[in-house]
Amino acid sequence: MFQNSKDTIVAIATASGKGGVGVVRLSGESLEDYIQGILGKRISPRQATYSQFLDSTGATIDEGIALYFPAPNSFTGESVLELQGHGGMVILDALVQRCVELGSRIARPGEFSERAFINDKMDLAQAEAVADLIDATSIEAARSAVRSMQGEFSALITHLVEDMIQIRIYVEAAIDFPEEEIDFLKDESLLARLDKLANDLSSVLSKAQQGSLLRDGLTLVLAGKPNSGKSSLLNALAGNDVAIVTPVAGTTRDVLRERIILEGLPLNIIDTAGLRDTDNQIEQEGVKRAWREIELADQVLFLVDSTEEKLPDLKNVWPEFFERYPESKQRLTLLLNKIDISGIPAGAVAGQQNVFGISAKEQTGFDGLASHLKESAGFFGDSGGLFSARRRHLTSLEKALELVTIGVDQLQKAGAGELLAEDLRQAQNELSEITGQFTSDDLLGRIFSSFCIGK
Ligand SMILES: Nc1nc2c(ncn2[C@@H]2O[C@H](COP(=O)(O)OP(=O)(O)OP(=O)(O)O)[C@@H](O)[C@H]2O)c(=O)[nH]1
Ligand SMILES: [Mg+2]
Repeated sequence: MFQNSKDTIVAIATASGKGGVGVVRLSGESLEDYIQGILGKRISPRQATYSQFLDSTGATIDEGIALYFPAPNSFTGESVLELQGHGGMVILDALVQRCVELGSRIARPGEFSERAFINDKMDLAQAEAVADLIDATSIEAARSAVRSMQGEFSALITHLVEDMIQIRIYVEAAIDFPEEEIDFLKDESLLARLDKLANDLSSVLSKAQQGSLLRDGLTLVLAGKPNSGKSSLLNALAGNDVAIVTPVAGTTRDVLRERIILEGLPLNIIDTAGLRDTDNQIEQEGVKRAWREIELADQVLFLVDSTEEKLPDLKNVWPEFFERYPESKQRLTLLLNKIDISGIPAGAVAGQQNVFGISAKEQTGFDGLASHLKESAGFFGDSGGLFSARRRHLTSLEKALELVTIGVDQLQKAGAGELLAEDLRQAQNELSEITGQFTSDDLLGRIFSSFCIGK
């Protein structure tokens, strides 16, 4: 798909529906014929020109502002024409049809951004940030997307790649000219450089993790036995009576989802059916779905009724979780609910890790919980310097860090310079996938097709 990009594309760039203004955008190598055909006159580049928009018979479809950006000074790097008319779907469709008549084709989703990428107007991480900016659900997420769009994230990646290249040149030269007898093992400066590289990688990874949390939010599942107070907690956190709360055990069966922002951290909170063995078919399905959500959760809050269970030992309280996810202890927080009755102090329970006393009903004990969640998610709320990042960026950074770590290990243990060189080469490829320098057409296609039409 990336070869066939010489033709002229057209799309409605504004959201579908009625609006004061609607924009149709064209991008292609040369747009002179379109300008003549639709406006019936030549217009000056980069100047707002008031004009009629004409159909093939010369009748007026609409009138508005035309803007012409000749290549290469445009969003896509090609010539771009923007027609800003009235925001009604019939008029905008008619304008698009007129452009098709004149030889353009309807753009695929994300195709304008794809062309901007192909023409080096921005790299892949920047193009993704444009989409993330449009999709942002909080002002913090929007700010971090702007930072990525302006290239802050890409600059960090490029810097890491440059460091890697320098180290590779050194290592590969030493392999190619063994007579120079550089002893890798004794080379403190090489180890120091590798150490710094690994540190820099983990610091970028940690920032990217926060950026990705800002974009996607932390998925937090409320789990526990029936009547432990899960739905009450959901309502308290959402500040809204989202879920039905009753003293009847087994009230919730469906999975309920709410998105909230907790001290800057977006949370996707999921309330689930109380976990128990039951003959009731509806509840059985609810329990099955609850486990599915637990499986997918970033963090699980397990609620117990502290008037009934006093032992804050996670393994005793919820053995099924540890049977299913033996390695997942850090995903789990135990909440001793209903402390208004049991009298357990609010907040972190002394001498215990990941155990908090709360009252969903009275909304006490939440402060410590909020900081605990942010801490376990690695979120420091420093949205001032954050940039947006996606899961695929994190995966690449994680792999690159792992490769560097393995390479260093092989160098130290076996003096294996060749293996280090190969690990560094692969690590560099991983990072280059983030900015799109080394990314398969298939992946590019998938990324751009997830963008909206007209972007
Ligand atoms: N005193 C007190 N009662 C609570 C508290 N939290 C919940 N309850 C009560 O406990 C009962 C069950 O609460 P729910 O929030 O429906 O519990 P649940 O875990 O969602 O229950 P299921 O949906 O049946 O699994 C209700 O009567 C709540 O009012 C609390 O902190 N203190
Ligand atoms: Mg419930």
